[in-house]
Amino acid sequence: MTILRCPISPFDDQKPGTSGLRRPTRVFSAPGYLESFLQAIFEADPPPPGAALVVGGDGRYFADKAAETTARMALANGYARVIIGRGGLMSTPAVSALIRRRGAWGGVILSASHNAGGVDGDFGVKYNTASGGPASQDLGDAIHRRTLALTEYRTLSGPAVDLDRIGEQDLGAGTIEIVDPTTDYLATLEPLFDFPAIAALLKGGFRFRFDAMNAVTGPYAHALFEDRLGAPPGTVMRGRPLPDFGGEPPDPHLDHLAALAAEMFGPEPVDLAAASDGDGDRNMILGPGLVVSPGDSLAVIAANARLLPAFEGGGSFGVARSMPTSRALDRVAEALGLDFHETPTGWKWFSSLLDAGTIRLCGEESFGTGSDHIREKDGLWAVLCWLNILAARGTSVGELLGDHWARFGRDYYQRCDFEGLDADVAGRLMADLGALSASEADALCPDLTVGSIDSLAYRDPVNGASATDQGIRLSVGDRGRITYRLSGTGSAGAALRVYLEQYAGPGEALHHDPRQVLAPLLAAAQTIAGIPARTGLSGPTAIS
Ligand code: G16
Repeated sequence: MTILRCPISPFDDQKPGTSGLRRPTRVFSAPGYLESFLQAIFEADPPPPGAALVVGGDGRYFADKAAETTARMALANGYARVIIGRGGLMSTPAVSALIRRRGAWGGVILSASHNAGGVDGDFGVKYNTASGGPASQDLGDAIHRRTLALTEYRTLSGPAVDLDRIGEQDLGAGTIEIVDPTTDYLATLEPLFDFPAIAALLKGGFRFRFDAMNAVTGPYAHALFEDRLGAPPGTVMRGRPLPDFGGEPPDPHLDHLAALAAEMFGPEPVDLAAASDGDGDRNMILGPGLVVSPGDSLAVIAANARLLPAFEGGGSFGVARSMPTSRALDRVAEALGLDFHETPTGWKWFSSLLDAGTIRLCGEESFGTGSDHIREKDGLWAVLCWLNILAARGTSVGELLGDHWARFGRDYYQRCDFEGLDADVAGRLMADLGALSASEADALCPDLTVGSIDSLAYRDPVNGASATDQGIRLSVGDRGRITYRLSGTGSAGAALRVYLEQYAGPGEALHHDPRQVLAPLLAAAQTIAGIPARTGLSGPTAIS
């Protein structure tokens, strides 16, 4: 085994987005591109002697080759051990759990999350640090600076790594350990929940489906729901990870869940259905004839957390949501006296609050929910929360949601995406919005009153890290809110996200169609930002 020093020219497009770097697969697999980003990670966060690195991935096209590249480069850059999920597969929450359980220095996750996979799809790399959480903004900036200056990367020569053989392989400079990716993760989850109660529910006629979208959660869901909790075979749909996810983006959105949606909105829906994304950190919860909005899911979990063994007893706990996420959590926090925090978008902002014990539960509008058991959002954890709460309360999804709204009120919510935009056009749109006063915005939409407009700036109360320009929010009409923000997870161009919210209190109309309730806000949002004229789009390209 020899350490090789391979010359490269610096790349000028490796600035991480909301969570790591995402680019078209053809870009990422071009000579030196992946290697440049990895070398920058290893130089920006150098491992101490004896350190271990966890490598996971969602099984997308190029992930197996990238896992071997990552392992060789890690050993050549000072790591003593690289722990890889069998076949290169390990979900993002499982990587976070394993970093923490094994005291690893960091983790590399080879995934572009919910983005389409395949040779014509996207690839991505996320880096998590010793806490198990995503790299901080500062570390991301340091990695970016390194990519601009690199002239070589380091790797290790030697025979091929067998990603399918559980056990250790000695590569001279260090050890590669292939592990079953489900073992430690399931051991992390089990003490948090009442498994006997969930098993009794699943064996007692309650009907449940989980759509793994041919992505990484398939093996986990088979092991958890069918093997461990006794749900009947067939509970897990699309449970085999495929390099192209079967040709659809592994994005838990109704557009990509045709079979599940047909079942849940058909004449014989099951009692609960759920789906997760490519790397297993997002979740979608469905009941008969309904999708639970991510903000409601977070609020329902917070309101019922005491029913979960992880939260029963003990003192009060803190909660957090990202800025564009619906304010349903705020209502629960206020009513139950929970400490509440609002952060910028991106799980990295929750991590320091979780580390400090400031919060124990948090979530985002982008179908992410999680707790202090790890430092990532966790799709299967969220599904177990719902199963546990339903088992403990002996109620249905619809009743649980209806009772929740009757007590706390309802935050009607929708995210409208305007995708495929030119990055300069999108940047100018946001800059112009940022310069708008409330009275100017108000004058643009005569049908609704704009009360205030501001741009979220944030200072982390624990470590002082700061962020500006995290989105522009307007208070509109009677208890309505519009928020604009550019996506940070695309691989090219820009996507404008417009988040719409309208609150109805207990005793008011709680069971309307969100599309109707929010239609005036959508019209106002498009007018205020001049979206049709600037982008040529007469309406959103996706709504969730
Ligand atoms: C990532 C982050 C999330 C964040 C989301 C936002 O999710 O981990 O914390 O909410 O991006 O995406 P966007 O910037 O496109 O709105 P993931 O699941 O894609 O890694």
